[in-house]
Amino acid sequence: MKYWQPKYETMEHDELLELQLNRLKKTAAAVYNNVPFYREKFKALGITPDDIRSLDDIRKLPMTKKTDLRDNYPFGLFAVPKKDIVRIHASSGTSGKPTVVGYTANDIETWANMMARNFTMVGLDANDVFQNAVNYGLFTGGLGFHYGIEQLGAMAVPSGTGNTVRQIEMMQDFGVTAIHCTPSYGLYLAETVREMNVLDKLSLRVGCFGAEPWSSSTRKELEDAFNIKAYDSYGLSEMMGPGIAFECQEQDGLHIWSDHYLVEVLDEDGEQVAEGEKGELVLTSLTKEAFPVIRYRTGDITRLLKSECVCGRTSNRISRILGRADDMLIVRGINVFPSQIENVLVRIGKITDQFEIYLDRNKKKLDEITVRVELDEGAFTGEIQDLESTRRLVESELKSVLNIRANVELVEKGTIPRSTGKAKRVFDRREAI
Ligand code: ADP
Ligand code: K
Ligand code: ZN
Repeated sequence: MKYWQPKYETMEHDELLELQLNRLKKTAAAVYNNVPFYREKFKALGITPDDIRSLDDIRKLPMTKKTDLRDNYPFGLFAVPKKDIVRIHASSGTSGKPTVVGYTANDIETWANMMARNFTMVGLDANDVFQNAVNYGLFTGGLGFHYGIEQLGAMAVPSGTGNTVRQIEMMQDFGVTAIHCTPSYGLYLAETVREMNVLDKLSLRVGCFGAEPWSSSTRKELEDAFNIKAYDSYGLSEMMGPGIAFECQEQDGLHIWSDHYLVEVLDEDGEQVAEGEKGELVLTSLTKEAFPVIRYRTGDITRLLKSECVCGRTSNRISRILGRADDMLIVRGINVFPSQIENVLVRIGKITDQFEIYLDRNKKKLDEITVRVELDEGAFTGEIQDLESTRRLVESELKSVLNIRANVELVEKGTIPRSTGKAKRVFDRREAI
């Protein structure tokens, strides 16, 4: 089977635009009627949903940012009563609280079909055995992929993360044909496969890699190491989760599903860039019920590709993600905002508010994050034990907010250079993958 939902995947251009306009009108009405945050914003701009008469009218609508989710934490932006929400997920917020997103039963169904679309697009079907080697739980990557695999009718192996040797044993024992993980974990898996010398015992054909940026040379490395085709999987929790854009077998940009999302690529002033130019991806959901989002600034830099794709799908494509518009860092696929770290540190006594973040890649090619913090004057009693307990306290506080382990290095007060301008606090020493 070539398409999962041929009607939408290959819809004629004009028909697709009409569908988008109808869905945009519905979404604008839903947020206006059900979400006070949006109603106030519309009112401040002097508009109502009736002002949307063409797709270009999207420009009249207000933008939404990650901080708006924080200000309405946890459920303030949901557009349906709580009883209609069947699941929530969360991702990193910009401060101490995570970003919470919600789904109705229909949303889960839409998402599963969107994933099944992606899987069909890369040549998978019910005969496949799909190992999902990402974090389950509050992050969207686990259950998002999982429901899609089941929707496709393939066999899901919900292996989660960690225990690499065991992961590779499962691949052999269960005849795994497709895998999903971050590209950096993929590289480490590949290295372990080489060390175990078991490549000829694997049946892998397809790898889906996402949650962090990666390059075409990493694609080649992964494809050679596993003897697979490697595909880029893009998404973000605010828009559902993974799978909102995905490469087809042409491996020439990611199809972004135009029946579910209205795509804009904007410059720093919020103006549309010329076709094919770099800009920030701004998305409006067109079918989400629980948590519709208008003009969400993803912070991801990409290009919009409007040329026709040989695969016959009519959606636009985006280039791989080329960078970030803000200071968000991605560590092992998990988003980290320097402001989250700052937020943790200011709450802890015995240390100053000065800090530096160092990012490195360890021997396993996995990201390591080290936060250097200054001890406050008089905080050191002379007991090494005290130092160690302060260090551990900072480590555990960071872990609980960031969801990943950060190494903490304590230094004497005054060690971290004060600057009058914008302090350079982040030192990313990782080689790009
Ligand atoms: P996920 O678990 O899918 O990473 P999050 O909402 O936690 O979802 O993070 C979304 C962010 O992750 C995106 O805005 C983007 O910065 C980054 N991201 C996700 N997929 C990719 C990808 N394929 N390439 C580059 N960055 C990605
Ligand atoms: K991510
Ligand atoms: Zn295509």
